[in-house]
Amino acid sequence: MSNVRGRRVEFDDIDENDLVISEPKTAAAGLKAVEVAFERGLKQGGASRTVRSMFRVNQPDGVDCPGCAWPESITGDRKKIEFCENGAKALAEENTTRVATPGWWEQHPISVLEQKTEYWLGQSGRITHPMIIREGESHYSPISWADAFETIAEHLRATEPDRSVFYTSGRTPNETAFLYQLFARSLGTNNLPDCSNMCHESSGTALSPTIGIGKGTVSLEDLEKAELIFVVGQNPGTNHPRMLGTLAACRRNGGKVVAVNPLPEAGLLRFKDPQTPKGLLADGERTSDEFLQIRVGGDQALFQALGHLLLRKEAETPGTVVDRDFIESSTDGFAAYSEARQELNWAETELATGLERAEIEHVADLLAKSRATIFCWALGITQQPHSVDTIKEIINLLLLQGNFGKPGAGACPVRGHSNVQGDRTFGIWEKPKEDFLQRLDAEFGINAPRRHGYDSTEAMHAMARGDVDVFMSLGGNLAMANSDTAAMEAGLKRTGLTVHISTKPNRSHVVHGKTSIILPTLGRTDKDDKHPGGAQFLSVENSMSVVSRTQGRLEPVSDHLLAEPVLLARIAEAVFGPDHVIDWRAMAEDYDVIRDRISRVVEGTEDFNRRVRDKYGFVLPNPPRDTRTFATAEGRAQFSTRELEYLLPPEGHLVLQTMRSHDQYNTTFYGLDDRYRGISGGRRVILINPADLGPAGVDDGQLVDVVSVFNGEERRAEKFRMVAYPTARGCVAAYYPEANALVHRDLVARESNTPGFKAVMVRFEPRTDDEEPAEIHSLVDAHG
Ligand SMILES: Nc1nc2c(c(=O)[nH]1)N[C@H]1C(S)=C(S)[C@@H](COP(=O)(O)OP(=O)(O)OC[C@H]3O[C@@H](n4cnc5c(=O)[nH]c(N)nc54)[C@H](O)[C@@H]3O)O[C@H]1N2
Ligand SMILES: Nc1nc2c(c(=O)[nH]1)N[C@H]1C(S)=C(S)[C@@H](COP(=O)(O)OP(=O)(O)OC[C@H]3O[C@@H](n4cnc5c(=O)[nH]c(N)nc54)[C@H](O)[C@@H]3O)O[C@H]1N2
Ligand SMILES: [Mo]
Repeated sequence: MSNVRGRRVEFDDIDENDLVISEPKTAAAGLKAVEVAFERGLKQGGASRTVRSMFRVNQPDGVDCPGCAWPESITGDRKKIEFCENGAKALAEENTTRVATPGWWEQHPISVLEQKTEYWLGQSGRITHPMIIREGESHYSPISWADAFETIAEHLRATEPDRSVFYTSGRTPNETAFLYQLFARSLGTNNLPDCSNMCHESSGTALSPTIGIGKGTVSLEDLEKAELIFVVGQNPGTNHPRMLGTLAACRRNGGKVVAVNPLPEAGLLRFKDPQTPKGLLADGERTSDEFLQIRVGGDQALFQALGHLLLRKEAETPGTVVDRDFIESSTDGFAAYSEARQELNWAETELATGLERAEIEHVADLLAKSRATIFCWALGITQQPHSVDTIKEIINLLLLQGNFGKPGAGACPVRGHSNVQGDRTFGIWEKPKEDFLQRLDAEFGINAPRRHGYDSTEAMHAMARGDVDVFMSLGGNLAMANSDTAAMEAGLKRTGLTVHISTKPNRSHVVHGKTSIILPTLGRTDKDDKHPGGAQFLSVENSMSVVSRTQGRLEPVSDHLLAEPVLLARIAEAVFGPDHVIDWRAMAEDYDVIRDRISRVVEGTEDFNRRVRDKYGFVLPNPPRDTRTFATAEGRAQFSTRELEYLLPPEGHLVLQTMRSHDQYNTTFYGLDDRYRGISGGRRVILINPADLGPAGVDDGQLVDVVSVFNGEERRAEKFRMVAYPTARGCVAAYYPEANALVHRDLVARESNTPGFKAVMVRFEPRTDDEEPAEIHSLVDAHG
């Protein structure tokens, strides 16, 4: 095939029994990280593509790393290399020259693909042609772009707008996200679930009513200036590696770092900066001063205890701890809060947190002394029934000491996907605000619907009920990402048409709707130059509200790929016809036209086209940070007073949290090793404290089935290996997405509806067919 520049590889089936367990590491990054980064790049894409893309990552005229949403400096100079091991792996995955051609799809019918792991599917490479499978067919076959668009249009025209669902994964750039929501709303639905629903939704839900903005309030520079940083429920060594450099910088400036986590994650202990020669050789620097090994779900109890202790100290020495002026001028609800924190039940606090009173008191002393504190958090506290309340307790602590709108202080939810925050800013939301819809209507002459749409959990329910005729997915892999895998897959299969705008094969293509279409698209590192005015760029927003350009330069692996904005505009043209009020083509030809129109709809993007071309882009307005103002309903920041809640497993059960390994990007696997945790060659493991083995009726290394319980219903996942590991007592851990089958779809965070991925009650049933025990270097002796 002359217009495909890639190679097909036969990816060997992987033996998941190669599991080897060794000591967990105590430091992250270092020389090994650089080595792994280059090795993966060379394996996937060859030397020239690897080097060309790596050095352009996160540079002013370069490509935004498709890994995480951690920011780069916008004040000082950028380093020559602004990427990390895992960013390099994300690039290698996308830059690969392996291809899944029509021949590949022909060779692999659905009955074969169904048996394959996600790892195998992803390693097959980039999809090169639009593909379709119709009811009764055994495999996908090629379809022309025009026929694909016409088929999608027929299905959309034949159904009610609210029987269609438009899912977005957070890698989608701003302009693309804007076009996509415009399309859904022109059609007449707000069914715009996104990966944020499964991720930081609890953060937005807690922040909006309390501080008037659903995002973080700090800049990168604030983190370096902070006197105290809490890192709660986050594994930065793996998921935000460049954050380790920032934490180390804060400590060098005299700041302190407190990590709160059930697992002693390598990156939370020590860090070897791979970007300095010293960092490569030495033992590395410490990243945290204190480590609180909390029980899963115990954070709200910890934060209530810290609030209680701060108020006690203030009562002893008035005017030294609490920022009375700020509370008086800018907040509501302090009296009720301090009343509720007057007394503390220490026995219950110790039970909920698994911490000793003295540990909590020591950290409270640090907090009381700090004049500039930042709380960073991620999924360790967003995916539990009481997540919203837990995050509101963080806000209470920040408000008590006036930690908004001053240098080195604030709230820092650390976002995941590289543009998940931008997608929301630019309109992907099932619950849009009225003022946004009014501006959208005025700009485009449409009547956007006002009814709220489905979030990701509700979308799964709707699909399972048979209430969805068309499901479109802009990136992502909902079959694997969502909870309750069996229900999710059954729902997808019930849907009339599933449309996947994707770069690589994944499970959602395999458990498809009655008809299913795959639209292969350019990735972020690919050159997007088939436009009348030449090459185009897109933009993204990072975790700290900075909007900047991203532009790929690599030759795409196939001439049949379309850029996402082009492909969306052509679907819209097929649905609405050539005389629609919206000139879709003009926007697809020249992305400046999209940005012009955005600048009249999305607040804070005035003069978008000029400002996005500034060297480092521009920063979106952030009232708490910029002016110490809070755009809540009351016009003031709000203290919250909520009942204490924590996770108490039923008799004979433990609490399971699901998390990422060092070798994956969400549902995409780079490999089967979790280097820092000492686990290699396999992923079906349960990490358990050695002292919990006996009571749970299992041995180290034993093969078990895992059974979860929720509301009297059980779920089962087979063949996991028990691994003794220094996790908090009573709390076990497994990898996502293997464990998603155990998460009942009604187990969600209240208010945000985020699946309870870190709150699953489980027990273990030893298997009798265990023939090949894993190579276990007993951690029972090391840590017992
Ligand atoms: N390389 C790589 N980078 C990524 C991703 C990836 O898959 N790979 N994913 C991206 C995405 S979309 C996201 S959202 C982020 C996710 O970034 P993280 O939030 O770091 O992701 P998880 O692996 O889910 O890790 C959760 C952490 O919380 C801890 N934890 C679990 N339960 C609790 C609890 O009850 N209390 C506390 N205090 N801690 C708890 C776990 O031990 C673990 O350290 O990373 C982004 N970056
Ligand atoms: N148990 C459990 N489940 C979880 C979580 C957890 O912690 N535990 N975390 C949740 C979180 S935080 C998130 S964000 C979700 C993630 O949910 P998703 O965002 O849906 O999943 P991803 O694995 O990131 O999506 C990967 C797919 O995106 C496609 N892709 C990659 N790059 C591009 C591109 O440039 N363009 C297009 N169009 N497609 C592309 C590829 O086909 C790839 O297969 O999972 C959630 N699920
Ligand atoms: Mo995420």
